[in-house]
Amino acid sequence: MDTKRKKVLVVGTGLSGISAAELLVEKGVDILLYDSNEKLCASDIRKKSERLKDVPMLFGNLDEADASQFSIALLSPGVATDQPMAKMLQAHGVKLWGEIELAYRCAKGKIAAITGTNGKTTTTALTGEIMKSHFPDVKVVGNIGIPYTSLAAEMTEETVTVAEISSFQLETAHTFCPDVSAVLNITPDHLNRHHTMECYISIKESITKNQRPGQTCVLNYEDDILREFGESLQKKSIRVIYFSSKRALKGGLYLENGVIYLSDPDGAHRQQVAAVDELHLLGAHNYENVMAAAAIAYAFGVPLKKIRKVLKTFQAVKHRIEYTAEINGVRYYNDSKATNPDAAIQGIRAMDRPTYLIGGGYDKQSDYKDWIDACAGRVVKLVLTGETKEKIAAAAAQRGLQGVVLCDTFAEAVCYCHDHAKPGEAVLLSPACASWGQFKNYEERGDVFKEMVRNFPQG
Ligand code: UMA
Repeated sequence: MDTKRKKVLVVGTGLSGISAAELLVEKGVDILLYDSNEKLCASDIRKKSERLKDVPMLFGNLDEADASQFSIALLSPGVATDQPMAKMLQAHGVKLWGEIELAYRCAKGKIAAITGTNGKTTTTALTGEIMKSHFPDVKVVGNIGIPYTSLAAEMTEETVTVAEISSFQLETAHTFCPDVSAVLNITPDHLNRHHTMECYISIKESITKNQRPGQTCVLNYEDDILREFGESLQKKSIRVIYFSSKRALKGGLYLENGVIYLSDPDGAHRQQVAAVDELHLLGAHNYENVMAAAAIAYAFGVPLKKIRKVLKTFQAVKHRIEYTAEINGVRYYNDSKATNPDAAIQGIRAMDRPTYLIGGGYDKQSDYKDWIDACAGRVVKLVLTGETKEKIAAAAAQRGLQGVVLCDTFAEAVCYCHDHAKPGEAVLLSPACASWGQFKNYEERGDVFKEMVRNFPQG
């Protein structure tokens, strides 16, 4: 990467921005670290990173007069490319890059990149574990919470990188070319950022935009958008491996009578990958994640025997339908990672007992209709908190869902469930909304839930 003699503006001082700034400093690049939050101060950032002690920083407003000194603005994922500041920079000829673009230009080795609306984190973590059973140096990075830039400098030609890539990150990835890509599913999410479903779909599909003939893309056959997209990739000689939870496929992975198979291209022979009752992951959506991870590893040449071995031991990732505790016969599950209605539907479907569901949070302008409908017959009470609580309650009333409870705080909602759920029932935190406004992130929300639950008295 040749960013020497170019001044780079790093926007955002969260995980992504700090890590990008550190990598650029290490490369000897002249940077300005900027954050639009005027309440931040340089000494706090320097406490987070010793390596940034000499880096100039700016908080609050970015003056248009300063824009022309930058050749690149490195935007954190949370910074939209169509907001006025980003547009102003572009108008001054400043290129907009993100974490993925910078890391990819500095990285070495082979890459598997996973996107999709739901299941990314589980699939990325599982793929990483399978790869680790076969390759000597595997790095798991990206939206999973480990910035790609934080490990890019350590990568060698032997490295296999497994990257979880969000739609936010894809907006600023230009030359990124994974050896194997995967798009797990596409359902409405982040529409306040991407505006239309068409834009969201095209951003997700752009993970393949630089892939070359012979490289691979793993797609969900049961997603109409992706099935069709796969056909367009095949016309460009990109190898497509489909997976399906509903039908037998030729040359793909599929679920049949509780067993996951991998079939030959002509469909004449199939090999058993795993039986679902051998897995520790719950729910049909997780079987899709398993098939996607197995397909990616298979495309990388990992022997089926090794794939099978990891599948049998892998546990659910934190905050994704994570079993928390059983208190007085009530089982508690933390699904804080369900930050959109579609992910939260998977949470409800995974429950095998009457459920108290805690929902609501930051308003991403989602449509809650399908999520509310999924509650019917399974959810005893829908306990709502956060900015969206009235909006969801109104939608529930419209769909005829009974048993909606509004709480002023998150803690009140958790206590309500504890006070009312009876032995044999479940309490599920699966909010269908982001945590912003109430918590720093979904991890903090899940941790608070787990701590409260574990402190409830037994007996
Ligand atoms: N900021 C600005 N200007 C803006 C917006 C934000 O200066 O216009 C500043 C904020 O004041 C703050 C910083 O940017 O100081 C926050 O940056 P960020 O929101 O990009 O958050 P990071 O801590 O850098 O974490 C990001 C991802 N966050 C988002 O996409 C919102 C993390 O994904 C990711 O793990 C991390 O980079 C490393 O790659 C989290 C996420 O919620 C898990 N992702 C979304 C999701 O999964 O649904 C996409």
